[in-house]
Amino acid sequence: MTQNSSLSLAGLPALSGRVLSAEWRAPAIGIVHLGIGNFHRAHEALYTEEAMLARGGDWGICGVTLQGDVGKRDALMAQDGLYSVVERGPAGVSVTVVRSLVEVLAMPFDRVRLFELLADARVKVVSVTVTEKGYCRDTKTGDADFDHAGVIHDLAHPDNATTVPGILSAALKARRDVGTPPFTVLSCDNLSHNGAALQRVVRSFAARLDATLGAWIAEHVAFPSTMVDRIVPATTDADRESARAALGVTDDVPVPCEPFRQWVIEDRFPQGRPAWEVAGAQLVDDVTPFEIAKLRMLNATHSTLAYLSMLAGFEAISDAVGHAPLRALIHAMMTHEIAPTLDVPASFDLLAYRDALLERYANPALKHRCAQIAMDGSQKIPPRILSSISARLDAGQSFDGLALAVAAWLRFLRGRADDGTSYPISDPMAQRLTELAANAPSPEALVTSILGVREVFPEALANAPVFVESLKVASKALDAGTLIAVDEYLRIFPQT
Ligand code: CS2
Repeated sequence: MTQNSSLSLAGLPALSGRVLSAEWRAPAIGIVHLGIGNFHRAHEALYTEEAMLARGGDWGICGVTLQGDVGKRDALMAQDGLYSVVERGPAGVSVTVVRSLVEVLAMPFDRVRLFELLADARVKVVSVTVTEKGYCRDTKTGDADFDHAGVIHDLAHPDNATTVPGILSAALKARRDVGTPPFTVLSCDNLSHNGAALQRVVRSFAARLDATLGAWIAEHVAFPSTMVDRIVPATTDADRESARAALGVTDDVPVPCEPFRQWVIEDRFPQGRPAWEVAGAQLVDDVTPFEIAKLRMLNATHSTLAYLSMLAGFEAISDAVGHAPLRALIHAMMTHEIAPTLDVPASFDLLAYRDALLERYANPALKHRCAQIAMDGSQKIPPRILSSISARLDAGQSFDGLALAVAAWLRFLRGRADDGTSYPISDPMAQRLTELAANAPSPEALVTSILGVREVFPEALANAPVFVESLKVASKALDAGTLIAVDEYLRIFPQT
């Protein structure tokens, strides 16, 4: 094998030390996964490989990019779907080649093949990681967003669907029409009640196409909820280099991640599922407490660190928590503001969870860029941060740290760090939000104008005087400099 050869099935026998087990029987496709990003490849694909190694089953995965990313499809297919997971922890790097991904498609180019698979009775699970914006959801009603350009397109051209609700409705209709049992739809995104949220979007979309289809989906299709967790940054050249050093061959598309992983799944799969529990997944009746705890503790503090860091100039999450006051701020927020809003089983130790998160963030080997987490704030702020604020407000409790986090997002929308450096804003609502930020004559004026954005701020919150005031105070505090404001806000919390 030369240094220039690439990962391939033919070269696998030489890599027996880099696969989970030398035993491997190529599986047929049983899962179609929409949104073949890094997260899926370091999470569900690995759990599925371990499940197949332990219990067999035809649960090979067909991964689909919905963004027309033929480069990604071709890079993975050139390696026969193989890629390596580069786990980076304080104890070092470990590289494992994953085999469960057997085919990769790029929409809209591979539409025929995708619908052929979606119609195949052997495909029993369609899982989804398309990020919040991929749901095309009207946050006010929970239904599909009928003003969304993609949704409008898909309703007019259901046979050429491009969106998640459009594709799933067309595929489920095709199965219903010929009497093939429906696949289970498994949402793996960071959304509260992700299964129910996706069901509502798909059902409402389908009902506009055909009322009987909406009713059939409601009655016959399972949409279990899940809580997924693993920190998976974007791939860099350093990851390609680690993979090459470990494998002796080139991997163009490795995935970096932390050692930690968790998957809590609502066990509702009428057509069956891989034995994910043998890989450590927790199969439960109700995912809600885990899902909400993760969104409000992990994702909320991630976003808080990301916006404050974009302003203050820290590049990665590990750099941010290396700054003692920022670490103290999110520690205090979790302890005093967020954990008290959570209703979890007695066995769930929230303070131990908090400490474990801080340790994961500090992982010096994982350069998780704040700019990546800062994307799509309009989609992330409501479930991560506003949900806790609403709970605190309803209980008559303070939420200063959380308000500072929202104010940091507003300031971030101006596109300039404290030192004047500019950065791009990536958000499906970027144009509207950055215009509001640019046109506001003062931080307080931005609070007033942005609270009118109903897609982000629900009416009850936008009209709550305590919330409005706390956002104005926090915005003004940030005007003095991000780290000065952080120090000032730290004084509000009891010393722990
Ligand atoms: C992050 C998440 O990018 C982000 O917004 O907060 O992707 C986070 O890393 C994962 O949810 C961890 O499981």
